[in-house]
Amino acid sequence: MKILINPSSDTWTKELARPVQKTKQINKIVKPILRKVKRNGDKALLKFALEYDHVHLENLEASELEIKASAAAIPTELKEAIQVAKENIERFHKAQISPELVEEVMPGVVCKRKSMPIQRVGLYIPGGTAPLFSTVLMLGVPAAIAGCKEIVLCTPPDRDGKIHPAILYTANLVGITKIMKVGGAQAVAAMTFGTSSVPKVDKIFGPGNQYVTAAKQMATKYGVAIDMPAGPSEVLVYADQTAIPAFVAADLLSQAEHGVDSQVVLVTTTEKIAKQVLKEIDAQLEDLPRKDIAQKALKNSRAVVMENQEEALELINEYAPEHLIISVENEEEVVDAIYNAGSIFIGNYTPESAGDYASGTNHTLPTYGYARSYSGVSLDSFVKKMTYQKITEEGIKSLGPTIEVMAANELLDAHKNAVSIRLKYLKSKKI
Ligand code: HSO
Ligand code: ZN
Repeated sequence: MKILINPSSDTWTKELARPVQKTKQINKIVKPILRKVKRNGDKALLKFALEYDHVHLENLEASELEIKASAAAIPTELKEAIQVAKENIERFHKAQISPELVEEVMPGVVCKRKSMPIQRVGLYIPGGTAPLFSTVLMLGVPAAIAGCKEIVLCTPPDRDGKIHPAILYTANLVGITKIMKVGGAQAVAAMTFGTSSVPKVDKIFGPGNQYVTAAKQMATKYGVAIDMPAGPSEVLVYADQTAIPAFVAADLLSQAEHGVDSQVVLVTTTEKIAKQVLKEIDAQLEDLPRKDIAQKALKNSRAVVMENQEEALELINEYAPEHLIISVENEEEVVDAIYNAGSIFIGNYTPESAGDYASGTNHTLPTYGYARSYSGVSLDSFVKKMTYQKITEEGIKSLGPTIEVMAANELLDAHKNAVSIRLKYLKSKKI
């Protein structure tokens, strides 16, 4: 992990650049996948399972039997942990339910806004080196609270044609209606176009590799919404002399182990802390089973020593980290000064892992600087807000002339007429 001492602001973007994604090459591979799934449906999915997952599948959907077996296959200790996490996530996401809003803006003109669940949602859970059953909770729980009618989950099967039992167990626990053994870009394609066994959805959620991300981006061209442009996980820790170097190192490593293209950043105003953290990282790295991955991610990572807090905060806001851990004495002041971050973890006893798994906030968050303009996944991501209005005779009489004037000045006479015709009618009826 490289140390930067007091980099000037014009070098920040370059010095803290996220690892680049080879979008052009990826798109070239993903486009035909979408086309084949669109054309050949399940047949294409089975072929891709053979090609990419090296398995000959009889059925794309997980069976009742497999779901039942998953409960027996995972230890009680894990089931209990999943239950605690589920309850916290449920609690925090239920609290996000926004009540119906009704406002009589002027006498006889009532406007209303109400949340409506997105009817069909698709959740993608990656396979690969870590079975992310926690993501099943993060997406499945709010989808269920929102009241989405159909919740489809796609995840790649292993070489035996099986889904990881913890993913299967959690999916069933949160009420997912269809659990499909489909991975990669082809899963996104299937949920975009629909096949005979994978339902077409209105919005696709979830992390994935660059192929999945590219496919999600393409899905938007076919009228399917996506949660956000996702990228590799990242964390930025802002630490001062009150931080505990071993904790900071552990937090940085926790995200470095996600993938070789992850990026972790330490920002501090004391060089001594930076050196202590780096030393700790080296020590802790030795014992990590995913040492190789973390080590590669650390190559993309930086420890930045800034001259003062003001500059440090400016850099953090410009970087807009997915996760921000604040381990400083004046934490409240610092928290208040942050306007670009996906999710903030405050104090020495708030590791990012808490939010990744079990505290209740969502772990699907904007990476790659998108925290400047995107929110993380929440209950809102699974609903859309519909508006309503009801105007009475009295209401149209008082609001009508305003609409008429505006419509006339936009040279839209038919709009004006839709009001005038009613006002005339009321007049003729002496109402
Ligand atoms: N840090 C990841 C989520 C995750 N971590 C899942 C562990 N499991 C993205 O926020
Ligand atoms: Zn994580």
